[in-house]
Amino acid sequence: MQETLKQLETEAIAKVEAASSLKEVNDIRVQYLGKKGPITEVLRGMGKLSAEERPKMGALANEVREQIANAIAEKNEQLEAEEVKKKLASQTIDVTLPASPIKMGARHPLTIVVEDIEDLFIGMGYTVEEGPEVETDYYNFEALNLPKEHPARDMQDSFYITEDTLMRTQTSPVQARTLEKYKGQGPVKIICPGKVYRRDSDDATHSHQFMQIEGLVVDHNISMSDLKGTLETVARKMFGEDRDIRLRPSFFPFTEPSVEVDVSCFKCGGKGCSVCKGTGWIEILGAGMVHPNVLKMSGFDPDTYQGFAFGMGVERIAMLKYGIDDIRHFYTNDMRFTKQFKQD
Ligand code: 2NL
Repeated sequence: MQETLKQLETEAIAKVEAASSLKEVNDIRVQYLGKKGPITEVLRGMGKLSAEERPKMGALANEVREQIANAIAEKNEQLEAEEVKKKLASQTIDVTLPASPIKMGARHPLTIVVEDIEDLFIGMGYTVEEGPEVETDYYNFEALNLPKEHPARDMQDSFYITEDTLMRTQTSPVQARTLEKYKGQGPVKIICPGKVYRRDSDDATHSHQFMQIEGLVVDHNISMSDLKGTLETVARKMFGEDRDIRLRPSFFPFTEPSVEVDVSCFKCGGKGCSVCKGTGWIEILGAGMVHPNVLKMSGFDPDTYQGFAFGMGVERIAMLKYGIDDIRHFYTNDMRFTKQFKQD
């Protein structure tokens, strides 16, 4: 019996050592140490032994079991370590590989134009003002010298919400609100970019919703030459350092005198081409000296304060600058269009 046990020990340990997988080791464990295994059998047969031999054999059987169990534990540890090593080797990360590129969006062309103009004016000491898109009749019309019977107030031309509120048709109401806040004390130097709304049928050059930037300066001793110098700076920033501007008489209810402003053609330099329709000039904005009634209504004394104001359509500027032929491109979000304005 003693010999059988010793033999079992040698045999089992040799098998454990030769095993090459955790499963194999487990099979050996079941085979030798399991309930139906030879060692259990030896222990079961101990009843037949003499009282003298019983404890000796018991101790030996336990020792053999322990030796095999130790060998199994050791082998398991070794195999597990090998497995971890293999896993680590197969899952190494090559930190020198190039990173996958991050997809960047692009600024919308209208945002580019607005931000460029904002930067220019902030550099000249202006502040950027914003206000509500749903306006009262008072700020959208009345405070801008458009009295009740004025044709621009026609229901046909504006989106009315109630009899007294509407979607703003210009950003001028923001300027009227800001003037009020200054309580008759200049200087005021602001620009107001934002969305405006008109009841138009959409086509290549009209949109019922578009963007405007208006500017306003109110101070002592402000004249037309301040207006012209400022607009020349804008025109050169947007269309190139070699540009000139010219003023043509016009009419707006909120300015007197009023002018339409042209920039010399950036394509042909003024000789005449298809972009300027042979005239050498391109109309870019409307402007004028703030009407005394507007100053008065917002709390400024027109005898001591003067102001100039201007307004431009952002889509028109962007269409000219980037050669865009249909205003609807700005609002249909075709990525083939928007992607073209990516900057690095
Ligand atoms: C255009 C013309 C213009 C103004 C806007 C203005 C605002 C105040 C007082 C006086 Cl609070 N004027 N704004 C003045 C002249 C022209 O816009 O063609 N816009 C697209």
